[in-house]
Amino acid sequence: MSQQNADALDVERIRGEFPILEREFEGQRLVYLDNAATTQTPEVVVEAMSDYYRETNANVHRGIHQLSQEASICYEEAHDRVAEFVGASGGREELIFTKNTTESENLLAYAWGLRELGPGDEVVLTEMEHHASLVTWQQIAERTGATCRYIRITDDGRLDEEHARECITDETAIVSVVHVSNTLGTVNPVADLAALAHDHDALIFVDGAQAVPNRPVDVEAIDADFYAFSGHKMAGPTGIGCLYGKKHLLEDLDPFLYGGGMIRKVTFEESTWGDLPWKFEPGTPPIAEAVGLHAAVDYLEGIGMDRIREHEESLAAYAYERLDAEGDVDLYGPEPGPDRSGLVGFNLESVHAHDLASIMNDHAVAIRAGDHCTQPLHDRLGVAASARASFYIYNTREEVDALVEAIDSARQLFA
Ligand code: C6P
Repeated sequence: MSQQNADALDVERIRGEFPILEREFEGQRLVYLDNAATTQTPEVVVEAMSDYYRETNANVHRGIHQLSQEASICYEEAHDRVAEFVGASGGREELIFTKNTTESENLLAYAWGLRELGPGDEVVLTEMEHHASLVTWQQIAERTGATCRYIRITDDGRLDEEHARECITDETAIVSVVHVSNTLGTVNPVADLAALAHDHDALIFVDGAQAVPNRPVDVEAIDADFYAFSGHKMAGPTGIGCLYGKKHLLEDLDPFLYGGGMIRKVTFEESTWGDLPWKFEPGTPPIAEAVGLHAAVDYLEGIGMDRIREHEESLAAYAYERLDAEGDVDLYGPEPGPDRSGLVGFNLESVHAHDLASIMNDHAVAIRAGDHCTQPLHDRLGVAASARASFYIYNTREEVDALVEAIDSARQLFA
């Protein structure tokens, strides 16, 4: 066996851990290629959450009773484990649980942006940002008088590095950049951008929604000031996301939402805030979801993040190659290589992306079609919509073949 095969994932075994993959639609086995939207959930995660509900369920940080104490420990340990997973040495104090990446971005933009930004300040984004960043910073800029600037992309879907150096200046207050584009698959040089931002005394926020699920991420090696991601894209449950922040920066921030569980002392006149991360987590938090995310992180690390990345990249490269060979498929993003992740965005020239996805659905192939919450990027690409196949640990080359066959059927139908 070659070294590469020895290191390859045991996809058959992994598939067995995801019962949903057994589903059939009109006799056809599900081919799930919409993982950039939401990944499927392995049994160990489902079990961890059911066990929690069966045996431990209670509110956290409120009760003296045994169950509440146990639930609190589960919840706190989940923070530490997820922090460790992304290389945050400050543990729970640097890792806030939110609802999803979108809420993490809003937390930062409201808590930091509203206070710190003003006329003359610039927020530097890129043309490939997801609406979660782009719309949020636009709104905060509008309220504060700050300006948004966008680093251009090149025609092959990479960031224009020269333009990045022009955009990031002493006027820059924060750089907000997506680690891996959900539309192009581009892996951005976030550590270089962080260094550039810091050279100009600016902060950097990284949207890691499409990076943490499928590659090793070390927020300290990147030197990100803030970094966000979602549980449901990394074999975990919906309803939980994360915002990493350097401890001294989080300490300095005021809360974004107010209520119970996040205070130290409240009088009729004023309130003071609790410790990190609780001052950013008011109300009853996603406790069972935190338990699920903890299990998901254990599960992914058990497989190995390097191997996950290799598996996905090799499937995406195979899909790219097969789609390219079709002759009438427009592909977006860089050619397969180290700066391309495990998804492929494309359009079949003769068929609208929505029609294509609908025909795929008739073949039980689940892909995504639309603007993927990157409308300005689609404007830049000159298309209203695109189709996207995105891969995860349980996908196979045979499923890529099924994708291509379904595309052939669509072409025939519309001929
Ligand atoms: N992208 C997709 O591409 P939430 O929905 O909050 O968990 O994640 C938002 C988000 C932020 N940044 C990037 C780069 C993303 O890809 C996403 C979610 C999904 O299919 C839904 S648009």
